[in-house]
Amino acid sequence: MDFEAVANYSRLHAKPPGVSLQYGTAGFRTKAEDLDHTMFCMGLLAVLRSKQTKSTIGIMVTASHNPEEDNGVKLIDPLGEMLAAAWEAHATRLANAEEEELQAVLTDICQKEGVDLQHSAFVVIGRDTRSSSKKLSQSVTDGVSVLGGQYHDYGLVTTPQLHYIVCCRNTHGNYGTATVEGYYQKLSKAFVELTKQATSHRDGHMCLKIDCANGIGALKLKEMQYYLPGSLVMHIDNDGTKGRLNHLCGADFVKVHQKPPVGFEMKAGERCCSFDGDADRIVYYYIDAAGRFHLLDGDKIATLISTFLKELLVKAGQTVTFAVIQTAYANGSSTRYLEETMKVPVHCGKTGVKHLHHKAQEFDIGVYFEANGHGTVLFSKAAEEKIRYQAKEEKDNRKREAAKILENTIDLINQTVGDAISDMLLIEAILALKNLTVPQWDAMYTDLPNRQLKVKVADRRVIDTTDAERRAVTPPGLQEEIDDLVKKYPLARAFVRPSGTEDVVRVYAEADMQEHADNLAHEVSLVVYHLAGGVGEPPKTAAS
Ligand code: 16G
Ligand code: MG
Repeated sequence: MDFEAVANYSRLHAKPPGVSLQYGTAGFRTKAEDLDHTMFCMGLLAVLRSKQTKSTIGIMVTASHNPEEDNGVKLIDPLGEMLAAAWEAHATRLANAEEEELQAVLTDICQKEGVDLQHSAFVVIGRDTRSSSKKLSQSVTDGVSVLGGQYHDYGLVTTPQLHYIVCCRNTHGNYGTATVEGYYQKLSKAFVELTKQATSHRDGHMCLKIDCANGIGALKLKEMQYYLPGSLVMHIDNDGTKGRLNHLCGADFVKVHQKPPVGFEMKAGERCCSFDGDADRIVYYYIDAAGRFHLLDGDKIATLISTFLKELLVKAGQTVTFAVIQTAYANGSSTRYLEETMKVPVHCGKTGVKHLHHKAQEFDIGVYFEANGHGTVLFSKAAEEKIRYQAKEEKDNRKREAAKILENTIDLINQTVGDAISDMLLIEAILALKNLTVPQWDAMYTDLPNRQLKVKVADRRVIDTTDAERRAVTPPGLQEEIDDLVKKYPLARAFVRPSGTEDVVRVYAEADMQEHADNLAHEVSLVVYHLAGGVGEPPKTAAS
């Protein structure tokens, strides 16, 4: 390692005084103006990780659904997964090291992780559409170069596209071609094959209005349009030509506020969806004839996909282990429906893709979705091989057809991470194949009314949770108070957890009626405010 060069370059990307950051659930995230040094450090770290794993590592510059002035960065591990937990700690240490400590920290990471410095390193880089992203990605490449790593800058891509590319590169093309075009080709081919048997799209069912949060999703969908059949009519809105990124639009806004993007024109019954700023989340919605808004979130999506897969597995006569992984945010109705009606095992994991991804890997087929619309399906190698074999060799026509649909489903799903484009195409294909309208899909079960709030506290780490974040262990007395409040309302549930991406405590409540959910959320917020060191004004009611 040429420490002198590292020191010289590091001075060009000086650490802002007093800024201390943590590699959280979604990497580093803060105001873009404070991130130059962190980006440089992540370039360094990616080189070490690449040398250690002898694989290509990805770096994505994005702050997802955060406002335009924020930015962020996360590393992508060899198979397209989130960075390994031990390396998250290295990332935090490296980014917070003072200039004179840099050498010692780098050396220590190499020793602890057995990094072979002689090995070559390759890093792929992508970025979202934020105005700060280009410059920040150049700071990343400075970090990569100074440690002698090679890189390829893929420029503007969605987060899931970069995950896909990393996986393709490290599986020598087995997963697909490691380019954005390769991604379009793989997904569109699977989509065309899947929807061949569908009859419903002829009568206009495949017409979809898409809110792209004024982000990268719009650019990429426009590129992809040329690869998709004309039967899928996409109206791409919030495409970045007028509005601001994630401002009053996008999947997070729609999910949290339970209303359409501001200024979004919708006809009754029209099928609509929203992506988030880096296109790794999606939610669907529509308004009914009475003008009422209906949201189909990650739970509804997981249910639709699980039903579809389960029916096909039964038809094909495949016996594989199958489970759905949710988080504490999953609506109680969805869990009940999956377990009681669909007879599907459901597991609850901690918030954050890495937790859900790992749990899903324990099954032949693991469907994981967060209520916020981030999710995908994982197929074990064995299950995938069985399905592909059956799609080719099965003598029974009915079974073979089912296996073929499963095979195309595997190819349409981005198994590396939740992907708004891939999920959207899968949902469109399922609706077409099952000849379902969105209101029919929505009617599978009725969501319990719910409310999410956030509370500002002096230090959110005073809240520690257990049982997949469903119960608070500290501060003392908090859980008991929540339990007492929950008892006041029918079908109620509530929990609190420190956010991994914002300096707040999140509160979730659901109950039989919206008013009850709102009251419960507010009451729990007040308890948090009083017991966990709330700052500023006490929380107001949801309605105010
Ligand atoms: C990040 C996570 C997302 C999670 C969210 C929770 C990834 C790629 N993204 O966006 O899965 O739902 O954080 O945010 O892991 P919170 O901790 O602020 O509630
Ligand atoms: Mg995102």
